[in-house]
Amino acid sequence: MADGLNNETLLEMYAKMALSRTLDERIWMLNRQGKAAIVASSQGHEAAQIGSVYALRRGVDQFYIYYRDLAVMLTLGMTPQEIMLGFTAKVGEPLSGARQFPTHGAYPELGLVNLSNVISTQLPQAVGAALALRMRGEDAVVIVYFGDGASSFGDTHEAMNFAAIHRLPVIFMCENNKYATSVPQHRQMAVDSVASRAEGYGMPGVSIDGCDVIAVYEAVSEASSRARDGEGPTLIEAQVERYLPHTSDDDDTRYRARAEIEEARLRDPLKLFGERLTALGILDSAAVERIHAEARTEVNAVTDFVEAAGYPDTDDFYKHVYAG
Ligand SMILES: Cc1ncc(C[n+]2csc(CCOP(=O)(O)OP(=O)(O)O)c2C)c(N)n1
Ligand SMILES: [Mg+2]
Repeated sequence: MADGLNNETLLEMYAKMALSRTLDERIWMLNRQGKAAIVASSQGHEAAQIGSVYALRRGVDQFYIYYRDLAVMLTLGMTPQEIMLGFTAKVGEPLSGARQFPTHGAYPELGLVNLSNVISTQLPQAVGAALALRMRGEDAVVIVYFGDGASSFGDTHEAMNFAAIHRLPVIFMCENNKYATSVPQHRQMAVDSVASRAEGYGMPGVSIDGCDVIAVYEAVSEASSRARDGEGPTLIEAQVERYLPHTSDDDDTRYRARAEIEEARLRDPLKLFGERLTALGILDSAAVERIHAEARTEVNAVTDFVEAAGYPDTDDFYKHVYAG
């Protein structure tokens, strides 16, 4: 097993994955009940998100996420309650006071940087932050998450080119779920892999199984070492799965065969990690049951709390918007 991951940490990662899945499923349900306005589910992306955070230094490194990164937020230390308050736009939401899209906003203590829903805008920002770290002589690394669709946008090209020229300490983490909303990968790019583009910028590009949390941990650890040793950026393409429609507002039955999703479910990162830990004797069926029961209990309690919570006071609507 990968360096730096003892049995206790592996179990913690599995529990985090189970909690993330349970929370995400519940938020989707709340949407179906009319209680959460819009959801972009992270189901199928958890290994890429959790494995990458474990490979970095929480409280030191900087995280430029996008809208589908619930498990990154959770692993960085946001609580399920804080996250669910965002999806239901209730008072106490820490990112934007519940005034933004869910998951949008900053959490500086956790190294989480404010994000825009406009795809790929976070890449040049992350590269700028990496340049600032370099200029200040700081040792932190920046990781920026984005989708396969975002990889075809102009901002992505400029960010990668600049980062490679200046050998900046940044990790480009593409969560390739093979769809940009309804557009399949072969209609987004004429190459087989996002990682192959790295060569054109002069940096290493690796395509990995993004459903394998250990493979992700190893790839991000290596990219982080390169970044800290002054060797510059790395492009990682994590091949993940998207189990649900693009968002809760999308109907994927119009463009995706059910059989394709069933096949994708065979690569469920939670299932694969559970099987691997069981084979290694780190997990058994009793522990699996206990971990999932704990996740359900926590998410049930959070649901009760959030459903009883009020909406923010309209009087401070403009707080943090206008000075004075
Ligand atoms: C500049 C811009 N154009 C279009 C959109 C609308 N839009 C939102 S998500 C999305 C698809 C993004 O797909 P991908 O980058 O693969 O991420 P995924 O949702 O699959 O994780 C699009 C086109 C947007 N938000 N910003
Ligand atoms: Mg995609």
